[in-house]
Amino acid sequence: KNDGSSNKANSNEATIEALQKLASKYDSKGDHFRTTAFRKAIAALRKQKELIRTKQQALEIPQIGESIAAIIEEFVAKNRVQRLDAAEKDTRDQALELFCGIYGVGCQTAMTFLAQGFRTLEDIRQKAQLNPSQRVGLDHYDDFQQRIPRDEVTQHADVVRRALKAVDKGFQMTVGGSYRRGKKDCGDIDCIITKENADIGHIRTLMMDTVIPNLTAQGFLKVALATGHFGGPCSKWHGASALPGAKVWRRIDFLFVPWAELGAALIYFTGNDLFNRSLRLLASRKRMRLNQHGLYKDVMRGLGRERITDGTLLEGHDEKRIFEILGVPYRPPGDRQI
Ligand code: DCP
Ligand code: MG
Ligand code: MN
Repeated sequence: KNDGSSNKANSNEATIEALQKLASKYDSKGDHFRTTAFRKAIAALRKQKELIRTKQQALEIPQIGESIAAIIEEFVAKNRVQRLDAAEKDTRDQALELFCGIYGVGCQTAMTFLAQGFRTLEDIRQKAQLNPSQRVGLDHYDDFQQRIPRDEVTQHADVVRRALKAVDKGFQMTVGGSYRRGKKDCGDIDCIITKENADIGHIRTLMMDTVIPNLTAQGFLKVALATGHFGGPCSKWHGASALPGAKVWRRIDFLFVPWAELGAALIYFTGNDLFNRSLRLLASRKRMRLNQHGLYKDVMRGLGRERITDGTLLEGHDEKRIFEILGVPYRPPGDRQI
C-alpha cells in the first residue's frame, strides 16, 4: 500500500540517487566517458515503472551496460555500492589532508571538521569555528603551503639578525630546521635565538618587549600566530613574515634558547624529527635522556620505561659534546636526514 498510487517517487529512486553520486564523482574527476554513461543510465532508469533488481533486468534496458547493471544489482541487494564507498573514503582522505594543511589545525580538529560534513576550504571558510590563528592559516593557506626558496630564508634571517643586534650585540641566531640541514627550500623559517650567558627570562623579555614589536613596526612581521612552552616558561613564538614589497607571507618560528641549552636546542630544532627520535632512543638505551634542554644521566625509569627522576645534566650547551657523550660520531646537519 505504501508504494501505491499516492507515491509519485520512482521505484528506482534510491538506485538513481546512488548512481547520481557516482556520476558526479566521475564528473568532478573529469571522466566524461563514465559521467555520460551514468547519466544515460539514470535517464533510462527513471522511465522504468518496476524496481530493477537484478543485473539481468538492468541489461534489458538498452542504455545500461554491464558495469552499471552490476552496480544496480549490488545496490539493491546490499543497499550500498562498494565503488561509491571507496570514492567517499577518497574524498574524506583528501579533505583530511587539506584541512591538516591549515596552520593551527591538527589531526583532531581536521577530523571534527570532517564529521561536521566539511569537505572543502570554502566549507571551512563559511561554516567552521576557527580561532584567530587558524583564520590566518586559512586566509594564507596557499602562502603557507608553498616551500620557501633557500635564498629567501636567508633574507628573512638577515632581517631578524639585524633587529636582534640593534637591540643587543650579545644576541646570536642560527637558522635551524630544514635550512640548517642544507635543503634548497624550506617549509618555514626556524630561528634559534640565544644570547651569550643569558637565561630564558632575559631573552624572552627582550624578544617579546622589544625585538618582536620592532620587527612588527617595520612591517616585517605580519601577525603572531602562537606562543608556546617546552615544559618550562614560554620559549617559542610562531608568526608570519614578509620581505619588503613581497605579497607572500612566510611562516616564521622564533625559539628562545638559554645559553646553557644551546647545543641541545640546536640538535632538537635541526632535526629532522626522525633523526631526533633515533637519537633520543639511543640516549634512553644508554640510560640517559636527551631533550631540547640537555642530555641527562641517571634517569630512573620504572618497569614501563616511564621516567621516575629527571637525572643530572651532562651537557646542554655544546652540540658536539652531546654527540660525544652519547658515544656517536658527530653528524653534520646535512647528514641528519632520515
Ligand atoms: N621537530 C621535532 N618533532 C616535531 C616537530 C619538530 O623533532 N614534532 C623538530 C625537528 C624539525 C625541527 O623541529 O626539523 C623544525 O620543525 P619544522 O616543522 O620546521 O620542520 P623542518 O624545518 O625540518 O621542515 P620544514 O622545511 O617543513 O620546515
Ligand atoms: Mg622548518
Ligand atoms: Mn618550524
